[in-house]
Amino acid sequence: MHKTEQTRLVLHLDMDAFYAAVEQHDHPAYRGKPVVVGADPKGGTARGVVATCSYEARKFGIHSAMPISQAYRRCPNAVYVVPRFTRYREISQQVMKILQEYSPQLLQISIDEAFIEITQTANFHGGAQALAEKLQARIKNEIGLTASVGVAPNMFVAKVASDLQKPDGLTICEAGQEKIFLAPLPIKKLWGVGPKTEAQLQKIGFTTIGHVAQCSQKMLAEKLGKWGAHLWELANGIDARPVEDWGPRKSISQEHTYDQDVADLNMVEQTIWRIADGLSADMRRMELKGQVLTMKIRLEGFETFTRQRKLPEYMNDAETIRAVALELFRKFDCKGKKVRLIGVGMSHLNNTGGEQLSLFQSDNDRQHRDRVVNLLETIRDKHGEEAATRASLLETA
Ligand code: TTP
Ligand code: CA
Repeated sequence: MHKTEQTRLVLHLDMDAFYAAVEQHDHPAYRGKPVVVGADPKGGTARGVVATCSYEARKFGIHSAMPISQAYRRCPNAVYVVPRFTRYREISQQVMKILQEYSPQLLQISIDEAFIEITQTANFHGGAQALAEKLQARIKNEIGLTASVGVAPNMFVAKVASDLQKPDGLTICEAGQEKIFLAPLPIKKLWGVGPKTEAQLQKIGFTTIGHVAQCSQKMLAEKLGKWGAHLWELANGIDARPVEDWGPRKSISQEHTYDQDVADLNMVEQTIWRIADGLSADMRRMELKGQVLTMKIRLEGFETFTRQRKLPEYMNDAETIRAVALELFRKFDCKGKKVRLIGVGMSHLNNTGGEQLSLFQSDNDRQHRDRVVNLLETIRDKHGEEAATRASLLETA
């Protein structure tokens, strides 16, 4: 392994049997019993599915997304309750509040799951393990529920780790052990691999993450495209994504720095044409429109200026971007100085209805990002690599 400058520490926390655990907490009579949260089974005749169930109910083979009628057949004597989302959100907020005390860098990915970056904060708490134990103890004492925790040098491995010893588990993967840690696990544990990709990989004889890690990245990229190259990295325990809020993207821009400062303003105008086309293409691909256009210009000697123009409506077409950027450039007085960099950006963005971004753009409320990882996985698995590149979600400004 290459020596990294600083080994990161990422913690992933996932509440155990979350909705069912809240019900057992609020109703002591349900404790120790199979509890199924979901549609009312109506004596086994109802449609609808199981949201989740307690670990006692899981012994009967009941699980999330199973038809409630089937759950009822498996265990008619279970306690069946309909979800109380407001209550689950309330508890979720309490959990996130505790988590925040252990790091300012928090990324909540569903109602009961979040990452925190503890690279800088672990030492204040006597190291990663002590921090994780304290966190679990506080959730138990202050909220009355159990959580499973994983700690690893990156988000992907931390998420896999938190799942390994559920419920109430703590699993730590030390730096340098990522590959060994992941190798025996089934490929469906690779982030983003759903039944379709799993079947594709099984066809070429891959059943464990280790199989994926050992093949060549090039081969996987040829088979599955860019997505394959990314999977190979995950399988090898490589995941450089920072723990930061995947909030809505605030701006998008392109710029060009000249190898040598340019005096010819026509040449700068040509660059603006090219940038406008590229920016428009990016925005259309991401289904974004913007209402404020910014031109950025850096002159020789590194003086940098920006000029903005509000557009009459949300736009992303190349003609408008080009025309407005050129107008701002022509109005700008370079005072005879050469140009070192030119850029164009759009802000005040409005999502135009793209599948993945709309998950975040329309629902600013973090709680509505529930199940977003699973959704992304489903989208990706249904539509292939172009549909849901998690990477683009991380490109938020
Ligand atoms: P999960 O974390 O997937 O499951 P869980 O917390 O119930 O159990 P585990 O101990 O295995 O983590 O989901 C969190 C909550 O999200 C879950 O309590 C109910 C809800 N949910 C659904 O409503 N539908 C689903 O299909 C899934 C998977 C979860
Ligand atoms: Ca959970």
